[in-house]
Amino acid sequence: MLYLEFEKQTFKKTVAENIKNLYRRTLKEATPQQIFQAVSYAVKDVIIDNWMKTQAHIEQEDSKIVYYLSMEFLTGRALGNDLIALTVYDEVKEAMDELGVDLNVIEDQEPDPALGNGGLGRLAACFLDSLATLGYPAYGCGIRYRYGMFKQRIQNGCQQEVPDNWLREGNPFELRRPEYAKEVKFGGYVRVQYNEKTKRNDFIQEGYQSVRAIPYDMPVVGYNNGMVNTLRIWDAEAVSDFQLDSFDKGDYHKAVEQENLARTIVEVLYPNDNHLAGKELRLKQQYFFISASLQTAIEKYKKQHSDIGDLHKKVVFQMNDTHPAVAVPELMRILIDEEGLTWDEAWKVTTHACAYTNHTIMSEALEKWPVDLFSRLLPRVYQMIEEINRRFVEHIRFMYPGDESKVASMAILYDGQVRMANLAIVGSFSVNGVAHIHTEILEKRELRNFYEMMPEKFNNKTNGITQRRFLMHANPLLADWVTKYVGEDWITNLPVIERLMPFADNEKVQREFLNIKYLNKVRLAKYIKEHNHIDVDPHSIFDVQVKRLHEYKRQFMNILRVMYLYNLLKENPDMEFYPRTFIFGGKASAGYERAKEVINLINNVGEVINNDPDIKGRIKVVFIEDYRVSNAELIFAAADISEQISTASKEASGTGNMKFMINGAVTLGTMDGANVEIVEEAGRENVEIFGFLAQEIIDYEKNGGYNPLDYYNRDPELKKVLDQLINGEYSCGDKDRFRDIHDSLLVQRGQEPADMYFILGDFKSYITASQKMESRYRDRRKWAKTAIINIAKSGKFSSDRTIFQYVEEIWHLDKILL
Ligand code: NTF
Repeated sequence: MLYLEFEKQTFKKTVAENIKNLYRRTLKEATPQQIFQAVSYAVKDVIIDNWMKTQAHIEQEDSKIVYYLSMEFLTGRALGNDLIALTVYDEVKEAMDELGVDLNVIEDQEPDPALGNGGLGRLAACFLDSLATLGYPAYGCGIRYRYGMFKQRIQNGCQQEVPDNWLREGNPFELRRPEYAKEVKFGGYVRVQYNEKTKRNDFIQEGYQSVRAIPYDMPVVGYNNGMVNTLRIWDAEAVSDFQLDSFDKGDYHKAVEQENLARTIVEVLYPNDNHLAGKELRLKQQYFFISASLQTAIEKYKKQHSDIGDLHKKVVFQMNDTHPAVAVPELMRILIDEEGLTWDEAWKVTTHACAYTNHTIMSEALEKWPVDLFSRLLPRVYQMIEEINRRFVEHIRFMYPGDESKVASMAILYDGQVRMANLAIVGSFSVNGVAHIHTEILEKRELRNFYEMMPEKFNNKTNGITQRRFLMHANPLLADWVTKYVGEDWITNLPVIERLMPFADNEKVQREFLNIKYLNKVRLAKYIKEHNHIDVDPHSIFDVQVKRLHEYKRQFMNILRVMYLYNLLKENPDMEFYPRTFIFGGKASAGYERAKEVINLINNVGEVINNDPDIKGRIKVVFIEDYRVSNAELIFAAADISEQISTASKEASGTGNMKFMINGAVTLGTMDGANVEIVEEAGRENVEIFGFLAQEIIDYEKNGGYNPLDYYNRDPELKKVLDQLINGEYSCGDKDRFRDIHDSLLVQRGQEPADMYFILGDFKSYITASQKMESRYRDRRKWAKTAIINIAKSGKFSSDRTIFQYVEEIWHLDKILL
């Protein structure tokens, strides 16, 4: 089946026409950015027919649709990915060559849309890719932030945040859809009025401010199947053309406030990963995109159906963490106030339509809103929550008479706060974690009471990644090599990559693998030379940790290890030491001081080590500025060692670990998150595992039995490294520069214990594991075998598998056949 008409000559003509019409220029005169725009519009032309066909088909078949509700979609660049999905990448590359244009240069012109922080946002993007490729009807619903994740600049070793104006040149892939605009209301009060006709009370919100939500649609192209789903992100505008209700007519002051609200609400993405800032504007963002998304979903449903009581048969709302949990009371509000359902009818629909994914057990990430703030901002929605809570607490007391501790832990409203996780659980028919160990911790500990009360809701969906972006696009050399040995099927059926297994021991195949890895290391070395002005040796071991900066992810432990190895090498200049390049990358939330100090430390350690002639370049330390999806693709392809060293129990899943694995890097990690399942798949002998187990950490935390000073006093090398943090060695003599992070390891601070993330306790075994990696690497053939086995066993970690499980076990969607 041919899913699209692509003709190279026509495409070339369209590009030239676009340049003429958009810029009044010829191809020769056009800038690379102008060519990027012209090419992208030409690609959109190619996509648009399939987009329309897909949507028509979904309506015709009256298919059930999943709405993936997420504050974040970290899509990364669209152009290259769409060309791959359309299977015209090579032809377009040829066409461009014939026009004397380098497609890579053009791809690099595209701003990397960064509408997300880290794993949670990137997961949402991988899910959309898999949904379209597997042929399931889906909408991603999110926010069109004017400014995405900030750009990171490193100045004097420190992180500087620069606004990310990703829309400056316009976004050729989006389509503005003003015909689907919706009004979203904030504040005011609720007036109750008896309705003679319905014999019920009406609840009318008055004195509110409102904004107009305008959707922008972006195509999500399935791989080689003609399917195009939609990512719908909402922009906000002032309501000028909505009617102010009579009460407000002529209220000039309010009109100005509404303008401000519209401007600020979608202004910027909150740059926190695994951390709640608790700002009122954030709650406004949440309600804004949820209300608009639910309104369109219901409107779409009503176009084809008359019984709103059956909504859940055609619609499912998946909540990506608790950020969209206001969907539960908002759906209740719409069903009761606007659609006239009774409470019980509305509750049935809501609890059959909503499902919730938990992505963290970090307590500082748990969303809670003060009741006064919440009820002031969303008075009618708050009333819904009150009633949901009242009925639920009644149910708790019925099930556990006399046990008020159950109420204390499970109530939605408690201690003057709205607890969003509790709201999400109560309002959903499914609650899932994102890796086996994480789901188990939820069931046995964090959400134990809920699990005991409603075990049928709980399930696991181990995360995955799309091999189309993270192997095919990121690593074309390795992708072609895989295809040579296993055929093309892996592109849409990753488990067949296991057909590589018989080749793992084959010397020729191993050599090819090592050579591809080498070429990718050369590619990254070139990037590092250009961006960091550091020479790194592609023959050295590329040992990589790239991810958001967070204490629980322990980049600090990693750089302490580098300091340790450097001391060792200084003291034993003639020791055997395989040259190593330690590569770091990741952003710290703008207000996260300790994380920023760690970035500073990494850069300063690099400055000292990289310029020390004594060690003859055998250690290099590189901090890659502005880690994001586009440079991540270069980094995964070039990695030898994948650092996955979070404190056991803290990383819900991790997905970077999977991106490294599929690119033939070997994991050095703790038994945490999806690492556990990587070990299961690859085999214990093909990864390097160290450190406390989750249960040990949990026991320490329960009993307060951990004393980091034990380790500090017992281990002179560790002591030396820690002392170097405050003797000015890495801070031009400034003994206070790193005092705070130093003290965080050794000194208790109020409620916060010393070394909360068990860095000292895990240090020794980390060093040992790290040395084992080095000796493994020396045996090149054995190393190649291990890496190839990792690739061969990566089949489970495709987001296609994850999505298939969501579809089968939660969403119950039917595949579209175009
Ligand atoms: C993150 N959670 C987790 O920290 C990662 O381990 C996981 O891989 C991703 O979610 C995706 O599931 C969050 O970002 C949040 F918001 F929950 F804190």
